[in-house]
Amino acid sequence: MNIADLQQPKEGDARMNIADLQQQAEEMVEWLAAYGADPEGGVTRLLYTSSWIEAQQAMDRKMRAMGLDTYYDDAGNLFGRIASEDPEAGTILTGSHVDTVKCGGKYDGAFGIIAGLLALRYLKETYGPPKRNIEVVSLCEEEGSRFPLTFWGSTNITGTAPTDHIAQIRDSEGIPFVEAMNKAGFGLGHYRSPLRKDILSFIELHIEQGAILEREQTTIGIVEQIVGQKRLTIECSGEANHAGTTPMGWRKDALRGASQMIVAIMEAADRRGAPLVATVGKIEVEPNVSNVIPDKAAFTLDIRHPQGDVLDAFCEEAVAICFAAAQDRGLQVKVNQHLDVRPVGMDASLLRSIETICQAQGLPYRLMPSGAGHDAQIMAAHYPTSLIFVPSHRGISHNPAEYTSKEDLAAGVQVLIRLLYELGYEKETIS
Ligand code: HGY
Ligand code: MN
Ligand code: MN
Repeated sequence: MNIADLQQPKEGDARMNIADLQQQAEEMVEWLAAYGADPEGGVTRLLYTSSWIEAQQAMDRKMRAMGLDTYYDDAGNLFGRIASEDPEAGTILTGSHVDTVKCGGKYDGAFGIIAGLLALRYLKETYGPPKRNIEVVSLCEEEGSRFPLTFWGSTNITGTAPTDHIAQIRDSEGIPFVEAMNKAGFGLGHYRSPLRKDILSFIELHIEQGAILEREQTTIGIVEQIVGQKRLTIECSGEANHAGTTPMGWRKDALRGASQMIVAIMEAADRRGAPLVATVGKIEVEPNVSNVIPDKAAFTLDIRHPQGDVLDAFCEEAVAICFAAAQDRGLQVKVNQHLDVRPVGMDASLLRSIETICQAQGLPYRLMPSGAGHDAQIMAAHYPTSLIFVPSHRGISHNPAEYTSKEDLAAGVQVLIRLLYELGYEKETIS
């Protein structure tokens, strides 16, 4: 594979066959999507499950076949590496998460790993050993789709993982987090400590998961800021009773109380208006049978906003709504907040480098915020970090219909190759 006018081709630059790159990117997306393919045509690859283990093992083989040295850390992050000849050199890290939501798409997270793999193979084949180590990481978990915990991969790397929280958490089948982790072979000290002190910068390539780029016929999104995000679980407890013999005024109906809370929270979000978003994505009812008044109703609440103070104020308002409704319905209520990620800006100097690369490569681009959470927002608090988007067709994501064209995939890889070249081979020092 050789590279074509990425930007001021250097002597020794071969010519990249763009059609090859497009085909390889598309084929690798399909290859990875087979791990966790579900009957609805989506992908379900949840942390430490068999499809997750098979995907990481396949990715390990693929990384080695593509010429990288590979290793795991003890959380289950998998790294592919091109080593510098300088033993003191730091590391430029790229990549994204290998886990998915339930019945998700083929590109969310996966594309960032695949792009990194294609970029590192090209760089090693064309330029040999870099000045600084360059690695691509298949991060073990970001979505929070199996356990009430998110960013498990990137928070382990930055040393901010909620390790005190994991002893209590279980998935919806009651499997404890630590048991699942140990069964998958991790958390046992068999691999290196996840904490990294050698990372110089983190670059994440990701699908936009929104419709702006496609609507504006723009190929590259350069993210300036990622919204802050809070995730809570609200548990209502009432009294199970007979659906036929219990008058309405005598009930302690947990589901009616939860419903009242949810409607009131959504109306409060409407009043607050954009760009605040609030989502109740999951609700569990017990005993969940048609002729018993529910005594338990637990729902999740995901709140996002680009300003930390507004995010905090709305969260307080939502919690107050829950306690008021519980009192009104004679219920007990427990509110657990298990995620609080602050809004964060991306690195200005990396942002400028990416702009210059897009201009040189003649790629239409725009600066933009990210309404989705990403590992980049965890990394950004510790290293110079950038997040680069490629378009999502019709803005659809977290859905089997998620799609990005091979042309747009390849354009993202080209930008990544050039940026990693500058960071890993060219610049004497980087911020
Ligand atoms: O939920 C999110 O924003 C991301 O897709 N995990
Ligand atoms: Mn996602
Ligand atoms: Mn993602």
